[in-house]
Amino acid sequence: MNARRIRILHAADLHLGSSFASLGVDSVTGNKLRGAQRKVFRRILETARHWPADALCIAGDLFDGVHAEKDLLDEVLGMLEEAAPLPVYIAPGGSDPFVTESPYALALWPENVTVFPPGKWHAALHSGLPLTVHGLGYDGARDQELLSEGLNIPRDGRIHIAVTHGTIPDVKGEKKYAALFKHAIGANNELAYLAMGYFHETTEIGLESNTVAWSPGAPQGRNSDETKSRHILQVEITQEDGGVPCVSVMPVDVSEILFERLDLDIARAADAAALFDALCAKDPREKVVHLCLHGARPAQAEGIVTDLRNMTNSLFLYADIEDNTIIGQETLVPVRDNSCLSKLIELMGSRILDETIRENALRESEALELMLNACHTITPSTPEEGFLFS
Ligand SMILES: [Mn+2]
Repeated sequence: MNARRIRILHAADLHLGSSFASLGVDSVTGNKLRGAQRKVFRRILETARHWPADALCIAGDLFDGVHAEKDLLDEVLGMLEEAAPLPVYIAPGGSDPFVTESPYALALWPENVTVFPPGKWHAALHSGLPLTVHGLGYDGARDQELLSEGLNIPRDGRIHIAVTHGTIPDVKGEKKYAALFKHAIGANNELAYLAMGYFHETTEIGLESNTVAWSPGAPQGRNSDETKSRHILQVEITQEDGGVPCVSVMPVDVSEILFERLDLDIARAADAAALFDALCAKDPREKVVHLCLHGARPAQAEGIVTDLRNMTNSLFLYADIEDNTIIGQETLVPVRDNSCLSKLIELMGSRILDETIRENALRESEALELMLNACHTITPSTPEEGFLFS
């Protein structure tokens, strides 16, 4: 008869205020991407209101750095305040550690927000429900080990969850980055749910106990490693009359702009338009596309790459092309005549093939291509002349 249901919305790794400079985007596009991150944060709070959630947990990396710009911080604080009375539990992460100069220490957070400091686990009691949220902030130390020490869950009839940011050494190998030890967490059979951050892909973390643990992933992609749908988690905990809590986890796609990776053999460049159309038809959201070109580099490759660049620039918010095409013998047809031009092409061709630095080889093949185009303009060649590209 005393069945309980508690709904937790779990988000992490928003990285608000990211630079995006490493993508190579201009400031207008950078602002648009930062704006998308803030829209996603707003969407998370709207999801919490409409679902509705009993609490929101943010498991680290809310901001991309120790310092948040004033307008961003004001907007975030304002949105959190508007979300009241929704309780929001924040555990600072590796990118936004709780240090003396961070907004976690300096800003005045709304009353409905609990920010967990580092050092030891703190327990926060939900004001309206039999829910205890344990949290531990990250302090920026590279090896913050033994995080799970001191997480003692009493058998008090309440539902207990925990929120923190970090990896599990078993999962990420040798890297001890705010490491949580599986065995220590595993001892806490009374912990119904562990809300983690750190893994930017939606990841279920297997523990040796009844505790269900997930990292929701980054809810807005930031580079071509964070492609397709991005998630937050709707976590529903039900408990029948003193029984074991039953946890269900439902990922919800909230990203505003999709990052995509496409592979294309340059020999099939003619199919590119269809490939791009299919991508747009599948999901109407704006996209940042990383196009990987591979295969043997044909004649007029520079022209093909330029066409692809123009096409992607008109279709997508931003696109970059990774040119992994192979410069091989097949790029050049054998020189059959004895003219000066043929000799020059032969010479340049072998130089290109011998060049060990790819950038140089690409530049030289571009120069050769330009030269051949110029020759075309002066005296249109026929196949019989034999020196041109296939
Ligand atoms: Mn992160």
